[in-house]
Order: sequence, then C-alpha cells, then structure tokens
Amino acid sequence: MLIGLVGKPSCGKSTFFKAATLADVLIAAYPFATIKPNHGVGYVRVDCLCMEKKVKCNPQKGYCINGLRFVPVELMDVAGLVEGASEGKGLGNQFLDNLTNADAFIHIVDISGETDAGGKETKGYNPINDVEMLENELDLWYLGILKKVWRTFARTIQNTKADFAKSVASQFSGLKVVEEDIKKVVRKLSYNTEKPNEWTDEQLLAFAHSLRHISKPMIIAANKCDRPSASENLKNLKKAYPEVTIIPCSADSELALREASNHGLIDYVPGSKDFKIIGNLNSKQRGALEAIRENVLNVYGSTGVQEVLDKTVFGLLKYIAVFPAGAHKLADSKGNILPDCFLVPNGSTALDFAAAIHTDLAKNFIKAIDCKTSRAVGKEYKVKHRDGLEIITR
Ligand SMILES: Nc1nc2c(ncn2[C@@H]2O[C@H](COP(=O)(O)OP(=O)(O)OP(=O)(O)O)[C@@H](O)[C@H]2O)c(=O)[nH]1
Ligand SMILES: [Mg+2]
Repeated sequence: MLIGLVGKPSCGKSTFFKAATLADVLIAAYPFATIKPNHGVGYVRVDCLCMEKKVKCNPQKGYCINGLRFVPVELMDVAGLVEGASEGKGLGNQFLDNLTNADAFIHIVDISGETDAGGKETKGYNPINDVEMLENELDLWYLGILKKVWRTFARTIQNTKADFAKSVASQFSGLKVVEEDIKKVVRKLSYNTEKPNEWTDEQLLAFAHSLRHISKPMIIAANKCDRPSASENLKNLKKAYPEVTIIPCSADSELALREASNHGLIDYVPGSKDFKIIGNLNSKQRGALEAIRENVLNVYGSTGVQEVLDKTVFGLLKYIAVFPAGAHKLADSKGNILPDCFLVPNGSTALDFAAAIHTDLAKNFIKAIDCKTSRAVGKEYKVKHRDGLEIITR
C-alpha cells in the first residue's frame, strides 16, 4: 500500500512526512523546497492481540507500545502542486506521474490561511481555494493520461467489440483502476460504452474525474491547526466539503513531540492526547512543549497526524489488520510472538491473507486456525479486523 501526500507548496507535506517517518527530509518556509519525491515508512495504530492474549509480542516490523501495535505503511512526499501543474506549471507533470501508483492521497491543506496559492507567506487566505485547485489539477492530470491514448483505444474497443471495463482496467492498470470501479463509474454516468469514440471532451473529463475519485480516494489533513486563524478556516472548510473526511492536525507539533520523545525528554506515544516530561528541559524547550499541550492537544485531542494515517487506511481505504498467530504461544518458527501484522482489504478471505504472507502458504493452504476460538476455518472464511490466524499447510 502506498499513500501519497499532496498539496500546494509550503502546506507542510514534508513536515507531515518527517513527523510520520522520522526520515531526514528538507523542511523550509519557501515554496518548492521538495523536488524529488521522498519515500518512507509511517505507521498505523492497531490494538495488538498481545494484551488480550496476555503475551509479550516481538514485532519484526513496526513496534508495539503498551498494547498499541504500530504497523508499517509506505508514504510518499512529493513536490508542491500549483494551478496549471497538469500543463507543466511549477514542477508540473513530472511529479504527478510519481503519484500514479498511490492507493490514496492525503491532501495536506494549510488551514492557517497564512500561505497563498503559490505557498508564499500571506494573511487571510481562504484554504477552500486550495481544495478546489488540487481537485481540478488531479482531474486534468487523469484527463491528460486518458487523452494520450483515447482515440486509438476507443476505436479498437469499437472495432473489436471488446469489454469496455476490462479494456480500461488493463490499459490504465498503472493508475490502479480496477474493473469493478470502472463499471460503477460508467453506470453512474450512463455513458454508451460500446461507442467510447463518440464521447465528447466534457464526457471524458467527467469520466476522468470519477475514475480519479474512485481510484485515488482522498482525505484532508487540515494542517497548522496550532495557528490562531485555523479554527475559523476549519469550520468553513468542513461546511464547504461535508462529504470529505477532514482532520485537523499540526504536523509541526507532532514532529516536535516525536523528536523530544526520541531524545528521552518526554514520554509520548504517537496519537495520544498528552505527554509526560521525563528529561531535563531548558525553559525554551519546556515553553515550546507546553504551548503544544495548550494550543493543540488540549484543543483538538491529539496532533492529528496519527489519526490522519489511521483514518486513511482503515476508513478511506477500508483495510483491516490481521495477525499471523502460530499454534505455539502465537509464535513463528523462530519463537517470535505475534511477529507480524498484515493490512488487507476488507472482504479478504483466509486464502487472501495466506497469500499476503507468502505465496507458498496460499498454494499449500489446508485450513486456518483462529487463535481466539481455536476453531478451524476454510479458504473462503472472511477475515476480520484483529483476527489472529495460523495457516496450516500441506
Ligand atoms: N505552524 C505550523 N507550521 C508548520 C506546520 N507544518 C509545517 N509548517 C511550516 O510550514 C513550512 C513549510 O513546510 P514544509 O513541510 O517544507 O512544506 P511542504 O509542503 O513540504 O513544501 P514544498 O516542499 O515546498 O512543497 C515550514 O516553515 C514548516 O515549519 C504546522 O503544523 N504548524
Ligand atoms: Mg516538501
């Protein structure tokens, strides 16, 4: 799974990325600080099975703190996007193409209204403009990809009477559009799929829009919520986009807390509503951390960064987390207890889960044992969030 961080310059993409991954990336108060995409690993939170099974787990990927399991997901931070990007403005198409194989986008919006459309410092800017701009540019980007091949592609479909949804899915597989989604889109638009060659430009744009919506679902991280002007802008944005999940966050605060925690200055678990000072702080450090407590944690309940990631994976993408759980004290062959936790799409079967662990496990699958009930389940069993399953093979 790959999650792309998108947004205009200086909205805080790299700060969010660094807070989530602790990778060493450039953060700067000038536009287009990031040029080449940054790849890194962030984490989503799952209640680990170790608590209810009363065992001490040994995660081989990610980590577990007091029964909260942090499961890795891949994140990508890209260059800032400006109006006209789909035609090459700013850093243009080049980085949009970096985003083709993302499964979802987190749109980082500067909710403080203190940067303009180009990412330069200003006051009283309306962040609603940024959402309109980004949505529009992403649609035009999809349209450009479709248009490059559409006439030839549509003619071939018409001449060979090929299945429309299947053909689109295979032609644009790089965008991660799937057959089912295409069927849904054309049903909604009620287009004639036997004659795609006759679609008008407007029809093609509407198709690009729906395809983009469905293949790159998006959540909004209303960043810089620590700033005084944020709450009013947040209210207005939520009113303008009632159907979108909008989560206030302060990437800068999360980064400060994570770094302080890494240096042993505070006790802080990502996503929590508070932290405890445990090290020797100078008055400047103490003041900065207390300001985060007062302006962010006490107001919004957390910095929001962890919530954005969790909601993207479990809400937007509807994934669930499943643990491989060996028969002997839930351990793998090396004795690691609950070594892994896999993220799989909701609706996955026990066989899909086995395949996610290793293709051999799926090939030689006999049954799976549910560690909570000790019952055997078959190939077709629909796995549930926080199941622990041992795969039995031939
Ligand atoms: N107050 C506040 N400032 C923030 C926050 N997040 C980022 N910033 C500041 O916003 C500026 C831009 O941050 P970056 O993370 O470099 O922004 P970006 O979106 O990656 O920018 P480009 O790479 O140029 O597109 C920096 O000065 C950050 O310190 C936040 O949560 N609160
Ligand atoms: Mg950046």
